[in-house]
Amino acid sequence: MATGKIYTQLRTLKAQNKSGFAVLADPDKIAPADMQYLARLCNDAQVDYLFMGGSLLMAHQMELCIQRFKAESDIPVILFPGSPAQVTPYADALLYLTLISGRNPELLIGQHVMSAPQVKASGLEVISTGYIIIDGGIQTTVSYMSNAMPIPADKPEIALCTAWAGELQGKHIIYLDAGSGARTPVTEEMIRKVSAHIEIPLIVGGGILTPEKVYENCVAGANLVVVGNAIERDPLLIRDMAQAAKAAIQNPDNLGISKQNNTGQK
Ligand code: 1GP
Repeated sequence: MATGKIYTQLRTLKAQNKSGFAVLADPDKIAPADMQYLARLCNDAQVDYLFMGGSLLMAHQMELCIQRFKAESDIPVILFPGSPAQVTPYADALLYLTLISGRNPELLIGQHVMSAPQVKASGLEVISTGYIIIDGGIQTTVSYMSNAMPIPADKPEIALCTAWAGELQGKHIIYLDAGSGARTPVTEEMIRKVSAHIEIPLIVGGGILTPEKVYENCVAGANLVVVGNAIERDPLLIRDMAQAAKAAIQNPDNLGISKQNNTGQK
C-alpha cells in the first residue's frame, strides 16, 4: 500500500467516511499574477488541495503559477496532468492517471512508459489513479483529447466494474470525472454505487456548480470533490464549497437533506 503523506490523508478521509475539497486551476486559464489571490481564498476557506493541470498546455506558465501559489500557501499542490509535459517537481504530488474507462493504449500504458524516467526523477508523491470519464452531456475537452468513449451517465454498474478493475490492478485512487465544463455532473447514484463498493478513496469532479452539489456528492461518497470552472467564474464560491465538503458525513440515510439544484441558484 502506498504511504505518502497526501495519500495517507485521503485514506483517512475514506476510513472516516469524510470528504475534502480541491480547487482545480488550469494553467492555461489563470495567470501567475492571480495565484496570490487564489492562494489567500484557499487559505481562508481551508481548502484541502490545489489541483493543477489542463487538457492543453499552451501558456507554459504552470511552474510559475505553482511557485506563486506556494509563496502564499502551505496547501499541497497536486498535479492533474493532461499530458506528461505537465509533470513538474514544483508540486507536491502527482495523480498518475491511467484512463481505465477508455481503450486507448497510449493512455493505458504508452505515455506512462515515455514519462517514467521523468516521473521517477521528480521526487513527487505519485498516486496511482484509475481515471474514469463519465458522459457529461456534452463533448468535453477530456473526452475529445483522450479519443476514448466515456461511460454512459446512467450506467453506474459499468462505472463500478471499471472501478473494481482499477482497484484489482492496484490503483490507489479512483477518479470519476464528467469532464471540465460538463453539462451534467456525475450522478449521486453512480457515486454511491462506486464508493460503497471500493476500499480505496474516490475523487469526483466535472460540471459541479454549487455548494449544494458539492455537499450531495460528498454525502453520496466522494472523498474529494474537485471544482474548476465554477470557481474561475466566481472565486468566492470556494469558501461555501469547502465548508459544504467538510460538513458532509457520508451516510445514505442523509441523502435528501439538501435538495437544491445544480444550476447556481440557491
Ligand atoms: C475536470 O473535475 C474537473 O477534470 C473539474 O471540472 O472545471 O467542470 O469544475 P469543472
